[in-house]
Parts: sequence; C-alpha cells; structure tokens
Amino acid sequence: MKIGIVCYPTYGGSGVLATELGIAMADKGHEVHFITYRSPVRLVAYHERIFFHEVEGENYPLFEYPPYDTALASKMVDVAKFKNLDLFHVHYAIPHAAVALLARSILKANGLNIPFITTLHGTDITLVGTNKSFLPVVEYTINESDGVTAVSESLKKDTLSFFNIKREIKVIHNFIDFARFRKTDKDHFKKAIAPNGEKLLIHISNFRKLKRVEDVIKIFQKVSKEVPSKLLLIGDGPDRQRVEEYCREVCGCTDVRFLGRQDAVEELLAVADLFLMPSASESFGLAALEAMACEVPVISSNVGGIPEVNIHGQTGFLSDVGDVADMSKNALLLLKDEALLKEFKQNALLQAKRFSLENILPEYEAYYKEVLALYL
Ligand code: GMT
Repeated sequence: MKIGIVCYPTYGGSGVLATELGIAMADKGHEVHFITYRSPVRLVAYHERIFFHEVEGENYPLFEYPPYDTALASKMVDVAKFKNLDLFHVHYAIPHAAVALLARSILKANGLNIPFITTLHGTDITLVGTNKSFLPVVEYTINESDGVTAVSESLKKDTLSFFNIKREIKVIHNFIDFARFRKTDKDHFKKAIAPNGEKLLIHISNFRKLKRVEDVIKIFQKVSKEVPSKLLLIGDGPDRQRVEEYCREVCGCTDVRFLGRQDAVEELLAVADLFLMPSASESFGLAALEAMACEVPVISSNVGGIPEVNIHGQTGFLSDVGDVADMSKNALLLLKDEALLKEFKQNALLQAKRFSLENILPEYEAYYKEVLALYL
C-alpha cells in the first residue's frame, strides 16, 4: 500500500504514535509519505520507503493567521496525485480530518478515489474538540471519515457521548516497539544520578496544565521524606517555568532534575524505579506504556484510558485526580518493599507486551484493507 500520514510532527503522543506507525508500516513493505509542516521528531533514520513532504504556507501580509489548512490540503492533493497514494491516515482530528475531507473532495473531482482514516488521540475530543468553536466541524468530519479509530475504549466512549456520531469507531490501542523500549543496562547513569543508591522517580510529559506536574513535585516531596530518592523531570512546555519555580520554593530542588526534552527517553527509563502520571485527563497514556515496557511501575490518576494500560495493584496504582496523599502512599508502598517492587516491575513488562507493535500493527493493516475494500 501507499499510505499518506498526516500528523503533528512534535513531541506530543499523537505525532509520536503516527511516526512509529509509519516506520513500522514501511518496515513491513508499505510506502509511507509523511505530510506535515516539519519532519516528525521520531523520524530520525533514513528509510528507503519513507518520504517526507513539507507543507509550506505563504504568509501574505493580509493573513493574520497563515492558512495552514489550505496549504496542507493542497499538499495532500499533490502527493496523492503524483505518488499514487492508496489512502490517507490522519492523526488528531483537528484540523486534519477536515483537511482530509477537503483533499478527498478535490481528488474525487479529479477522478481519484482516495479514502481517509481519522485516528482520535485525546484532547482533539476531550478538550479542544468539544469547544464550541470546533465542535460542529469535528463532529461532521468524524462522521464523514472513511474509517475512524480511537486509541482506547474510554476515548471511544467519550466521542460517542460528546458528539452525535453516526458511524462505527474502531478501538485500536496505542503500541510500543520493544526493539527500542526495553530495560537495558545503564547502571553508569544510575550511579551518576543516584550515587548513594537512592530510588529514582521519573515523569515525562509536555508540561501542559492537564499533566499536573505540580502534583509530581508534591508526591516527590512526601516520598523523599521517607525514602532517599531523586526525581527526573523530562520534557518541556507551558508549565515548565512555573513548576520549576514552585519546586525551588518548596524543596530547594536539590534532588530534582529538570532535563528538558530528551530523545533517548528509554535510557532514562531503564534506570527508573517509578513513573508518575497524575494527569487530569489522558486518553491512553503512551508515556506510561513506554515506562512499563522498560519495567517501570506507574503511579497514576484513574482518568480516561489510563486504567486500560496501568492495572491497579499489579502494574502500579491508580488514584483520583489530585489525590497526592494516596499517590504518595502507593509510591512508598512499592519503594519500601523490594520484593513487591520487583513483582510490579515484572507485571508492568508483561502488561506492556499486550500492546507490542507485533500485536497492534496487524490491526491497523487489517483496518486499512477493510476501508479500502469498502471504498473501492
Ligand atoms: O496531550 C498530550 O500530551 C499529547 C496528546 C497528543 O494528541 O499528541 O496525547 C494524546 O495522544 C496520546 C497518543 O495517542 C495519548 O497517549 C495521550 O493520552 C493523549 N493525551 C490526552 O488525552 C491528554
């Protein structure tokens, strides 16, 4: 198949998943064309069947906002025509589903029938999508997509309850590539970060408000009073500055390291003991799955799709959003009991294996074929 993938090229989960999916499809022999405004961050190596098409908009002085949607639709039409694409797979509904619908109409007018699949990732439904300024377009374009997938049962349920949806939504969970995310021997890292054998807690996110990174600091404060430990914060985003200031204020930040964006997160996860994800909203929690694949149990909130990934009392613990006392108690329970921590680490790996690339990729491939068969 020749597949056009449209996604955000940044560190967000939807872009990461879209890129990993494209790479995996290319590895299986398909030809993959990424169409977006910058080369996706996880697209690092050359692959003979992967192509990147940059969307370049014209910023004419009349435009207060450069019309990215129009430029993207034009680029999709161009790539589909000249690379003979079979289908588009767009990740994150806004604005990609609407743009794909436009591209599909233009191509149809040119005698080309190219269907598109929309994958819903989370905030495109739960936060941004339900905003009045987007809702009618999101609802219409989901209904008009040739195929729709959601990354968790929870997200499917949310989509059906927030919008008037008249079509099937298929749940295909996010996946993990064990060739990259696995526990490796990085003891020299551990010695550098935690020289006295301290426990290592880790948080990775884009530091948006809904990630509640302040709760991570609060949990760490409580934990480190009872168990010598260090905290690594990875990622960057709008809340980073505020959280860093808060951290300096409340605990001097001596045992906390803000590392900013890191590409090789798996090397840091390889030395971690616990992953903290206290999010206010999370449709899947790809970062938690990446941690679990590296044998790191997860202390998280119980919202959205997280319970489909992190199993309470087995791979970690779930608490109500904002209940830092419970999250700290659960973290301490694991950190104070070596045998239990070891058991949870093994459980985390086993659960992560359910979401292996090998298990999930065939679901996408089969769905592509199903959509194509119905469309032609
Ligand atoms: O909100 C983010 O952190 C990024 C966001 C995105 O759309 O890029 O992530 C969403 O998609 C991920 C991949 O499917 C999911 O693992 C995240 O749970 C989801 N984020 C939210 O629902 C807040």
